[in-house]
Amino acid sequence: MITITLNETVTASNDLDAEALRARMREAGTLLVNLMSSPGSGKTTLLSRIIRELPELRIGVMEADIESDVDARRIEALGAAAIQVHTSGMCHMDAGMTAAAWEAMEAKDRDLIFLENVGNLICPAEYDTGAAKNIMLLSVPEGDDKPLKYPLMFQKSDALVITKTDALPFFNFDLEACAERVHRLNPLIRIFPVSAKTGEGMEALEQWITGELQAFKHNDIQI
Ligand SMILES: Nc1nc2c(ncn2[C@@H]2O[C@H](COP(=O)(O)OP(=O)(O)OP(=O)(O)O)[C@@H](O)[C@H]2O)c(=O)[nH]1
Ligand SMILES: [Mg+2]
Repeated sequence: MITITLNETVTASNDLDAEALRARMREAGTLLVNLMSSPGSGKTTLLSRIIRELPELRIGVMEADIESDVDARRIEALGAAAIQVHTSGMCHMDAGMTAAAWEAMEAKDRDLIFLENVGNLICPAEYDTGAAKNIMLLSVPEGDDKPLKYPLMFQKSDALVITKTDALPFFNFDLEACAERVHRLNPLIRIFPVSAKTGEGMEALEQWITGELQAFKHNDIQI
């Protein structure tokens, strides 16, 4: 398993780096999807389920963490290509780091690469990674008020996955109120309530992902 340590990229513009990486990924025919959320909201568990349930897709995962390689090992154990990125203490990935991680990946023939960003509800939303799509996770135990407190990530995401819905009976999480708050910030965002534990809601999310991949391959995705 490859582990690389990266530092913040020092260039004139992260936005220009992001555009350059998007162009390269387009040329490679690989859809890059950035996953953002707080620590522990279920990113690796969700990815594991997607990898198991979509075996026809060639999936790769970039695992960005401050320390350890436990997530990349979990992904590799499922047979998907994975690389572990250590961020030198930084709480987010930038476009230069994402490009370097992609360079270091052995498998370049992927249909889909997920970047599991560092678990953090604030910093990752401030940096365009060069991904074509951004998906945010919010887990039921975190509460339905998060769109009010941390609006930027909701505004930057194409889809929101509300995770751990099997825990709904134990928390005061109002799905409808949450969706209304999120749509006020971002009217176009797609919302998928799922439980990666029971599988509830996974099909709709996976259909959306494969639809986005088809659109990307046919060159008509808006990035
Ligand atoms: N009940 C329940 N627990 C879940 C679900 N998905 C994940 N978990 C649990 O939540 C915890 C964190 O899950 P991870 O997938 O490691 O979360 P993560 O977002 O990748 O965490 P970091 O990489 O540390 O940011 C684990 O104990 C999982 O078993 C779910 O759908 N339902
Ligand atoms: Mg993880």
